[in-house]
Amino acid sequence: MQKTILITGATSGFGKATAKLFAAHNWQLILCGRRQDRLETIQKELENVPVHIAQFDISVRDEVEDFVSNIPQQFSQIDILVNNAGLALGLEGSDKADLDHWQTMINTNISGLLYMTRLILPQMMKNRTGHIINIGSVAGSYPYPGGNTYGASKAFVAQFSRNLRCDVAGTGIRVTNIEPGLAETEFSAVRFSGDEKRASSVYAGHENLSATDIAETIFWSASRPAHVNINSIEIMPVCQSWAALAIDK
Ligand code: NDP
Ligand code: 8X3
Repeated sequence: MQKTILITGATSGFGKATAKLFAAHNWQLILCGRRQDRLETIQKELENVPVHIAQFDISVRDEVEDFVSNIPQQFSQIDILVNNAGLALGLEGSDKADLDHWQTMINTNISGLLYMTRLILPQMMKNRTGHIINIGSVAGSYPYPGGNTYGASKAFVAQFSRNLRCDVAGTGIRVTNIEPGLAETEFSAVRFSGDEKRASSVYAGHENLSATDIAETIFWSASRPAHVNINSIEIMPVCQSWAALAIDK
C-alpha cells in the first residue's frame, strides 16, 4: 500500500522540498499551510501521486481539530508526521522585542506542533507504527543575541521530542528531532517582516544549507530500518560553527 506523509508548512522551504522528495519516492502526501494558492500549485506540480491539501492556521486549535477530523479516508493512515511549520519573528533584545511576535512564535512553534501531535498520535498508537519528525533548530541548543523566544521555542521542541519518545516506548513509533543551522529559505524574509534586502544579507557570501539538504535528512531518518530511531540530528553548513562565550570586560 502507498505510504502517507503529513507535512505541515508545506508551502515553502523545508516542507515544500520534503513534499517533492517523498513524491519522487511515490509517497502520497497531505500538505498543510495557510497559503491556498501555493498549496494548489504544489498539488498540480506533484500530480504523479495523490495529494490532499489543507489550508489552515496551525496555531488555531479549532482549525487543527477541524483539519484532522476531515482527513479523507484514503489518507487517514498516516505513516509520517513532519511537524515543520514554524517561524522566527524579529531579532530584538528581550527589552525591545514585540510581545505579539513572541506570542505568535509560541502559538505556532509550540502550540501548533502540540495540537498536531496530540491529534495524529492516537491513530499511530492504535496501529503501533508511525514516525513523528519534528523540526527543531540549532537555536534550541545554542543561545544568540535576539534569539530569546525563538530559541526557547525550539528548546521546547527538543525536550518534547525526547519526552514523546518515552510516551511511545514499546509501540514501535519513532520520534526524531532535526536541528538545522543556517538554511536558505523564506525564513529570514519572514523573520524581518518582508525586508528582502536584510533577509538576503543573511545568506550572501557563503554556501548555506538548502531546503533539499533538510528534505534529504528527513528522508534518510525515515528510511532507516524499523528498529532504528534517530533521536536527533544537528546539521549546519560547513561555513557555520560556534562562537566563543562572550566576556564583558
Ligand atoms: P519558510 O518560511 O520557508 O517555511 C515556513 C513554513 O511554515 C511555510 O510553509 C508556512 O506556510 C508555514 N507556517 C508558518 N506559520 C504557520 C501557521 N501559523 N500555520 C500554518 N503554517 C504555517 O521557513 P523554513 O522552511 O526555513 O522553516 C521550516 C521550519 O524549519 C520552521 O519550523 C523553522 O523554525 C525551522 N528552521 C529553519 C531554519 C532556517 O535557517 N531556515 C533553521 C532551523 C530550523 P504558510 O505561510 O503558507 O502558512
Ligand atoms: C533557524 C536558525 O540560527 O537563524 O532556526 O536561529 S537560526
